[in-house]
Amino acid sequence: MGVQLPPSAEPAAIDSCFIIPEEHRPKTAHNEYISSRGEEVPVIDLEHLRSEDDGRRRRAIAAIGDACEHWGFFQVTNHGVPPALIDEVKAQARRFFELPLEEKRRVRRTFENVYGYYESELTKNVRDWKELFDYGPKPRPDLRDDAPENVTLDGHNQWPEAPPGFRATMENWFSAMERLGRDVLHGISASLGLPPTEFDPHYANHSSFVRLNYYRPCPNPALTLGVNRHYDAGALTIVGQDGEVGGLQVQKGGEWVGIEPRRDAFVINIGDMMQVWSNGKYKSPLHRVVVNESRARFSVPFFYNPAYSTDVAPVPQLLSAGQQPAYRPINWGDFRSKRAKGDYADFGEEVQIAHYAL
Ligand SMILES: O=C(O)CCC(=O)C(=O)O
Repeated sequence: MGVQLPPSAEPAAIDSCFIIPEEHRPKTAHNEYISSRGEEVPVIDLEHLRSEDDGRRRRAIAAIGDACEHWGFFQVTNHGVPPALIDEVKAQARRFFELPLEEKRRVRRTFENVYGYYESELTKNVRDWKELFDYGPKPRPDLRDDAPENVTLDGHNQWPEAPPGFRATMENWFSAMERLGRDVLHGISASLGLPPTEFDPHYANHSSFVRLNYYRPCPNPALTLGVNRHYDAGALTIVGQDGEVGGLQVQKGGEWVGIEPRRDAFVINIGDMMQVWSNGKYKSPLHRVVVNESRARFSVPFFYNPAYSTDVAPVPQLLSAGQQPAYRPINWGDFRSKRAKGDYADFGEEVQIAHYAL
């Protein structure tokens, strides 16, 4: 196991709504990145995926397959997202989260509209030590954000007036993430032995969204989590990292392993829908975020999800002769709505793909 968090002389009190049950409290520090077996989350150079050289490309695809099978997580370098855009997103996010609470709450999300600012998200029915801002696609850019054509199953975008330029930066980011998401999805599809474009038809009206996460320093990080342990409901997540402050951890072989923050990389993880498509070959990994006493941390996940109308089922070509699908079809929009409800209030056990296992 990793390093034990040092006991404080006088543990600081935090509000009881943030305190998680003893057995799930973090024992691995936010800056611990190597497992007890000496393993680290793999780093893959995406340039090789675009290479004309067959051998290089095949090795990159095999590395993606290996990472998906054994970790569910990997990092990608040479991803093609301009460093200036990455810096701009971080700067804008910081400016936004530093605004007074009442200003941020003008764009607070609600039960009906999941897009906007939120400071009291629940994961596993305990409040996360973080603030967030979510936004999603706008099918008709020529119309108002709240025009019926732009109100999706999740709601519609709400943009703050400050900081200036926030919205334009975030819209550019969305487009950059769509491009990267498609490249990575093509690599994952190829790693399953499928045509790279196998999943493209499900992405024509995709329901992806961006989340800005802001984790303030916590006076007692041993009692709480930035995000409690969870599986991502969708197909694929691309996490823009802080670059300096760690905290994201994945469970592997019963052990929590930290993911080293790199300025030049994005973290990728697969979600529940990819587990179903691959008929369980790739498992959606359990992960969480640990906070720390001294440094704020920022992250920006892009949840690259199919169209709400998609029925996700094991891909028939992946079933060998006589093999039965491990899951019954799941309507993505329905699954997403059920999972999102649990972010607001305790409705008991959240919906899981295990409930769809055959
Ligand atoms: O902060 C991170 O690195 C990841 C956050 C995460 O897992 C989430 O927002 O679902």
